[in-house]
Amino acid sequence: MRLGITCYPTHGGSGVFATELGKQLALRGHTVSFISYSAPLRLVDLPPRVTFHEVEAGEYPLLKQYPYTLALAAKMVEVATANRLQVLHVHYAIPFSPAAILARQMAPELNLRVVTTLHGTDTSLVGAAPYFHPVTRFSIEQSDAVTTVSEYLRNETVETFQIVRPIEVIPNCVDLDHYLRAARIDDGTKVVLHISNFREVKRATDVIRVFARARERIDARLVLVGDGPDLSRALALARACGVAGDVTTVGVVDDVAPFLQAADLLLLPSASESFGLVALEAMASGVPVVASRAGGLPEVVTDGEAGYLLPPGEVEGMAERVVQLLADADLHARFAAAGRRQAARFGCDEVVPRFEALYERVLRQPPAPPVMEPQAGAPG
Ligand code: GMT
Repeated sequence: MRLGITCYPTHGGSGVFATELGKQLALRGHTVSFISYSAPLRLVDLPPRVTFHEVEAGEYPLLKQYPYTLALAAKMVEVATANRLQVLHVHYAIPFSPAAILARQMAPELNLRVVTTLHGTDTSLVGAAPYFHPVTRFSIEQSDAVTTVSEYLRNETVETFQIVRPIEVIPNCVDLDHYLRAARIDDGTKVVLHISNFREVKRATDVIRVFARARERIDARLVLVGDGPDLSRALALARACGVAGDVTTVGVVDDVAPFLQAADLLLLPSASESFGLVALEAMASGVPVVASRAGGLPEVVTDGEAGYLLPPGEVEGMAERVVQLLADADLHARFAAAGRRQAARFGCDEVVPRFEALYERVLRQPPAPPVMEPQAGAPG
């Protein structure tokens, strides 16, 4: 098949997964054209059958905001024509899905199909805002197929947007080999890792509170990977709690695997996660997870087996679990092994064929009807 993929090319989980999916599809013989304003970060080299097409973000004095959505739609048509694309698969509803629907309408002769994968923040935070709600709903209704990354997100989407059309749940996947790790050298100091974009939903200050409580009982360091609006607040709290000396910040990184290789535990106390790709990456690396029992996380991390899930905000309980896992080597080893085993459910070989089947199905469906030609005599 000949596929176009559009995603946010930055560090978010949606872009990470979309890039992995594209690479895996190319390995399976499909041609994949990434269309975005810059090359996705994890698309370091272009593997065979993968191309990248940059959407020019221009400027014009008259326009306060450059109409990126329109530039993207135009680029989608250009690439679809040149590369004879059959499917445009967009990751994130706003603004990619409306752009793809517009591209499909602009070039009816291409018979393009639009597949929209919802990742969570696009519908729960951005798309659900009153001014975006109608266009998000329109995009979900008008796509040829829609997927969500978890059951939780499907239910939330149906409820928020009153959706009646089918939505298929296809989870994110990981390249299991990439996260395989050599035995970690344990020098006695345990490493607790948190990886996020430090937005409010991640509850970064809870990361510090949990770590500070656990630090009273065990020798540990906290490594913070990523950056965002709440990082400085979290660091200020670390100073106030007297643990700043045990906290290392490494900023934004392109590949989290080396940090997971050096970690003993991942802490993810988010208010919600539609999926929690980083928890899956941790499990694939054999790193137990202490996280919130929220959103789609229970679909990824089996509580009491690969990690512990507690209600968001339950700092004491999370700290207790952190200490338990770091102080008991046997328990830690059992959770690490269970994590690896359970991550295999989300291996690319399990998930990618489900997308292939979905593309084949939408290609068998009749194409969306073209936009109506104005009727003769209608007011012009
Ligand atoms: O919030 C983020 O971490 C970024 C965001 C994104 O769109 O990249 O993440 C969302 O999509 C990821 C990939 O499907 C999921 O793993 C994250 O759970 C989800 N974030 C939230 O639901 C808060």
